[in-house]
Amino acid sequence: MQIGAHALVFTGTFDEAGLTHAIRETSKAGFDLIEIPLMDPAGFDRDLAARLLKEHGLAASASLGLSESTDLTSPDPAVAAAGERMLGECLEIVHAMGGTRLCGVIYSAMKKYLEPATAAGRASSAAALHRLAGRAADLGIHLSLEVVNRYETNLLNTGRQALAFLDEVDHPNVSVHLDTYHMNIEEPDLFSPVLDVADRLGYVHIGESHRGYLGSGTVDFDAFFRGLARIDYDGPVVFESFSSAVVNEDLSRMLGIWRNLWQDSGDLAAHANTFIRGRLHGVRSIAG
Ligand code: FUD
Repeated sequence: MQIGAHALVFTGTFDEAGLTHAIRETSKAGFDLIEIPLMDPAGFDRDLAARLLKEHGLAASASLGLSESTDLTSPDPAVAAAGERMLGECLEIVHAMGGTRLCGVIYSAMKKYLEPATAAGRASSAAALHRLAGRAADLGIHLSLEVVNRYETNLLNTGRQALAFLDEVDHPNVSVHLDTYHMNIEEPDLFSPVLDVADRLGYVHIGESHRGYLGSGTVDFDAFFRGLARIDYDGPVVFESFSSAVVNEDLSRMLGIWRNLWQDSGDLAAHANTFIRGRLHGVRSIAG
């Protein structure tokens, strides 16, 4: 099992200085993996990332949220096609970095929709993801669809909705990505959705209710980690936290990161690494 951190804990810019800092600090905090947001794939230096990851002995995954101009559920075929092209480019980048996972809100735009998802939008997204899953499999990359709260998509707000959508995508190379921050808003509890998704769970984000220090909010982490142990989950577990101390133009705006929840990324990350490993160890010893 790989324990990781989202790069936004350390940097909002992905030029040489930002990438170097994020990769060095993620490794220093004790993580195995860094999740790199590919909000701007065109401006991302994949060779540099690959070199830095190797230097620091860190694995990488990538995530993103699509935008209005790349929304796979859009009624405009040109927009949906742009989304598919962009995700194809992201697959190439993940491959070049030596990564094996692409996740996030890769099925719709990451935004507050003012209307429900349409049957046509859903079908267009499922069909595009089916094609992308095949290309991803050829590159040794697995796709996971992140379930997020109602203010960030109108398509997948619960684990059960994600399972129904996976049936429509109909490809074994796609799984569900659960995030405790979003589950805390939308799900009945933090345990039963993990059991519902079970072996179709492929990626996990660990975030607190206010997206700050783990254990200082209202997320029921005991229930969540018990769920992971019960289903023998062995995929990536990635810490995600956002504060106005680290700003990325696209992501911070989309996610409404207006408050300063922490200043010291290094302290936050080391705390999260200990917290996650401690909880995983705790539930394993109880189960065993
Ligand atoms: C969004 C979220 C993130 C997002 C990722 C993109 O609310 O939880 O996981 O998809 O940060 O890189």
